[in-house]
Amino acid sequence: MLLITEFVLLSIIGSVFTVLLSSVRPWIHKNLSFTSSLRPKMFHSFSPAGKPSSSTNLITNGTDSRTVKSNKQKLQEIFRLSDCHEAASVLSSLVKKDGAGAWPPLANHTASTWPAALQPYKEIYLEMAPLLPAANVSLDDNVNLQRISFFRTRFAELLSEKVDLQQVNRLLEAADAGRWDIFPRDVYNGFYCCVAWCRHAYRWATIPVVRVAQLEKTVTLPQELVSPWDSMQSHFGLDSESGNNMSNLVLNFDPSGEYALRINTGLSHLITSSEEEFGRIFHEVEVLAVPVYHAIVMSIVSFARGNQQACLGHVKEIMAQLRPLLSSYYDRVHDSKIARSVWLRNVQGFYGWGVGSDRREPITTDSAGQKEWEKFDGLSGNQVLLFQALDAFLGLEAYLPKLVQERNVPELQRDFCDVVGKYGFRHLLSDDGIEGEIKNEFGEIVKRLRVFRSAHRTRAKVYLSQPAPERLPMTAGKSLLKDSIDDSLEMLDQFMMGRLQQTV
Ligand SMILES: *C1O[C@H](CO)[C@@H](O)[C@H](O)[C@H]1NC(C)=O
Ligand SMILES: *[C@@H]1O[C@H](CO)[C@@H](O)[C@H](O)[C@H]1NC(C)=O
Ligand SMILES: *[C@@H]1O[C@H](CO)[C@@H](O)[C@H](O)[C@H]1NC(C)=O
Ligand SMILES: *[C@@H]1O[C@H](CO)[C@@H](O)[C@H](O)[C@H]1NC(C)=O
Repeated sequence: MLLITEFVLLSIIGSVFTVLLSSVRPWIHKNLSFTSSLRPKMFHSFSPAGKPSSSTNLITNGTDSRTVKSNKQKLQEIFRLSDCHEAASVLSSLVKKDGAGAWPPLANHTASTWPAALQPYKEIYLEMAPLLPAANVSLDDNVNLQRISFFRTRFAELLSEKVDLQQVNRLLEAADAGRWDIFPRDVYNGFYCCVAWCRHAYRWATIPVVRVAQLEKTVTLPQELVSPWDSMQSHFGLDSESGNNMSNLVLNFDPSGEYALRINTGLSHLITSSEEEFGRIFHEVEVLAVPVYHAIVMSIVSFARGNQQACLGHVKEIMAQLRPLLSSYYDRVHDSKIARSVWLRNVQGFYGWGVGSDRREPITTDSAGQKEWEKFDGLSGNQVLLFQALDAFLGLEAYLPKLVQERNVPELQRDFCDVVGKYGFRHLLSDDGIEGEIKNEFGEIVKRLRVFRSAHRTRAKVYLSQPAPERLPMTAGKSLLKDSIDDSLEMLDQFMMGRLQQTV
């Protein structure tokens, strides 16, 4: 039961911080990418020199009204093209369905407007959230076991007292039957996020994560957190016990950009603001990615129509939009916003999962009758839609194995990446004329991604190397990872270098 705190830095931004408290599956399957000691300065030079341009607003405020308006117009254009090209139709479907009509997806956290049967979940969140974080974490297993037991017992009591599971299931069935009038999609998204929060809170039961919780092989969650989760996972085409980037991060902001469900209620500002800034990366990257998705689809449509001049313009837009995106990452992933001293212990651990499900078949039973279950990875930056879509567009191989994608990346997002890969035209371009220019532009995008992927590593490493004596070291176990943090990081490094080399 190797507990591996793996860090999967993904490709670009998103990958930034993810940890998999996983095991069984070698981390090799995941992709990491950070590396090289490029200084932040380099990246500032990406932004238009000096003055606070509109792209600066994009960076600092994802809900900036101009951004919202311009993104909305871009999505409208995609909707209008949905009868003309499959790529536009698949993106429209993603936005209209999972996005509740917008992107990033709308999540309604105003529980007082939810259907009555769902409201107890938010009430229980409000009651349990202050009990989750420990201001001073104990190193004593027995103390921690007691904390965990107290937290879970109280949680289960509240759920059983307040939730009418039949009513909840009836609403979920209505949604499955397309009755979005009684269970609106933005409420569905907010509820999905709330149940995901509850499940992660129940699983760890105390934050920072402690070793006795890491050592658990299975955790039996209360029924009120099981059947709604199964139903919603199936709705999104997912199959994991763990939450994913969408459920836990992207959907954890309301339409005005307000951060909704918190891990570290009541702790210092340093901790709560670091948590929020980290969560914001994921939401904001999707705000800034809208023009990229739009330009990807438009370039595909233009190419299909033989309008290469227009196609070139759209590929250039992608390149231009990568600037604010990368700057946004560099602005946030910084000790002054996300404190290195608190991130690993107070933020990252919550997003892991690292435990099996006793509702499934054990993968092994040894001679002594000891069972082992497959453990589910927690969140990974590799799940970020933008990076997957870009890789598909560039004709790079998908870096998440299919199984991992099916567990963590919603089906409509996978469909979008597939359609982008299907109509990607980079390999069809000749070296001459406008096609040659388009080809060069692809080369520039790749370069920028490489720089970004490489620039990651140093920062991520610093964040990951912070002490966390209450938990098992990021080493673990058996086969693949090494016994010391330094050796493990070295291995991750090599792995990430591999990803970097594939970015061509
Ligand atoms: C998953 O988490 C990463 C950070 O670890 C984040 O960048 C990414 O956006 C998340 N995935 C999705 C699909 O949002
Ligand atoms: C971002 O902009 C919106 C709309 O202009 C505003 O309501 C909100 O307060 C701003 N948020 C921040 C963090 O500046
Ligand atoms: C949440 O959903 C309710 C019910 O559909 C709606 O009345 C309300 O305006 C929504 N709130 C937000 C902030 O979107
Ligand atoms: C946590 O430990 C610090 C330093 O030892 C102490 O000042 C503080 O009162 C403790 N807080 C709690 C809630 O026990």
